[in-house]
Amino acid sequence: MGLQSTKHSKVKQANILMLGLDSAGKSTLLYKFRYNDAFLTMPTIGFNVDMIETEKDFTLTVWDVGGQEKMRQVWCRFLEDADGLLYVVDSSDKQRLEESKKEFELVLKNEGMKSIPVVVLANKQDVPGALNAEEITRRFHMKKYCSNRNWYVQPCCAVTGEGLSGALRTLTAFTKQYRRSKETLTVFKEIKTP
Ligand code: G3D
Repeated sequence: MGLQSTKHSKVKQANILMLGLDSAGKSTLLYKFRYNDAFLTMPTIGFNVDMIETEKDFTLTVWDVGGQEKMRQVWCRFLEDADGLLYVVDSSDKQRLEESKKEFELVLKNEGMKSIPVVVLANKQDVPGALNAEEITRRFHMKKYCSNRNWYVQPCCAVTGEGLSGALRTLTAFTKQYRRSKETLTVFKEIKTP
């Protein structure tokens, strides 16, 4: 193993943790990513997982861990192996925005989430009065809490699919970069400790 081999090794898969409060639209999104169609949803109990080929020879494995309060306590167990975070916000639910922001901050503070890239989906943009991406960026203090990582706030509608391909493209670029830097770091550590 050496820098040479890292340079040529190709990242083929990345683990994405999809989090957000219950009813934010995670199940709808996951289904839409896969089937490009809306469907009737049930509150997520336990977790859903799906693999999405976003580029030739590159797959995102998206883990939807569920957003109910009891599931939030186990979010951290899924953080260790994540290469990216997809955080879903119901932009139309102003009453729960503060709760969503608090959970988001808690996740980012986790040791396992250090420098992991983040894409926030400002979902339900079709609902009249929904907060736009700029407003979500401001209210979630993105610039402050994500200063040490790649981040992006993508407006979207899980029902129509608008904004989703952009989100996947951004996430793919971010996670590839993250994985490459992680691999390089591992190689340096190996070189330093023979
Ligand atoms: P969750 O998996 O995060 O808990 P769901 O959330 O995917 O179950 O979605 C919760 C509700 O929000 C569902 O409605 C779903 O259809 C709706 N929803 C999800 N995304 C959007 C969106 O972009 N726009 C609108 N208008 N609704 C959305 P029900 O009525 O089944 O509870």
